[in-house]
Amino acid sequence: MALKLNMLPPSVNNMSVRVFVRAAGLPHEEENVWGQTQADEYLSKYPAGLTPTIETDELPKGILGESCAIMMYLASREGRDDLYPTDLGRRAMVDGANFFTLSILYPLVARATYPRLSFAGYPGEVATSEASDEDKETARKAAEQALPARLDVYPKFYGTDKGFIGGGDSPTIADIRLAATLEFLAVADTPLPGWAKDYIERVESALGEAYSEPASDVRGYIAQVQGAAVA
Ligand SMILES: N[C@@H](CCC(=O)N[C@@H](CS)C(=O)NCC(=O)O)C(=O)O
Repeated sequence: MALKLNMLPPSVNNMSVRVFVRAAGLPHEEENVWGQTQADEYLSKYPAGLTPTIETDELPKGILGESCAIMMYLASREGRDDLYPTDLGRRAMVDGANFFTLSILYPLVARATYPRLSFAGYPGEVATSEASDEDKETARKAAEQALPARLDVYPKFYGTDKGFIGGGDSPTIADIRLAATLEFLAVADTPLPGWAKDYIERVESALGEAYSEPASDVRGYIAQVQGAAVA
């Protein structure tokens, strides 16, 4: 079976892997699974009901989820040291950044932006509760206000004000994951810090169409919801 990528175009979790497969030059077939992730057929393959997933016979269960795990698997399989360094020190920085992005930054980005993107939030959060619209906005703002301190970790510790995560001269999977995540901050009230704007441009210019093409789906969706909000 050729590599199949199940994805949702407006999602930055999905954008990460869509950028990666293009940057790595991997032949693949993309399927837009909008409306299918909670259906029995998808859940029987991947009970998490989430995207992105890749399908290939080489995997123990024929399918793998989680954007970073997918990029780690494919980059390792392809021997792409440039995208996922084998040097342990460099790899440690890439892994550290990715785990920080997924577990610390992304939940805040989601709470700050999902209400404006019309994305479903997570159970137990104020945005998905019976709280008033005012309380929901207070919670959204609290998440947004916590972002600058978390974002500051990247230039201070991962060197994103000057170069790429992992210290090489080209983007790694951690840069792909972070730059994609930052795309959603276009709907936040707080402007992106200067380093982050330059950083997205640096990653995009290094990866070219591999970045721009999947990014255009996310940016197009953002433009659409922003247009609807002012209309
Ligand atoms: N940590 C996961 C997050 C995956 C995730 O939350 N995917 C969402 C899209 S952003 C999804 O597929 N939700 C199911 C749906 O919307 O039907 C990753 O990085 O891949």
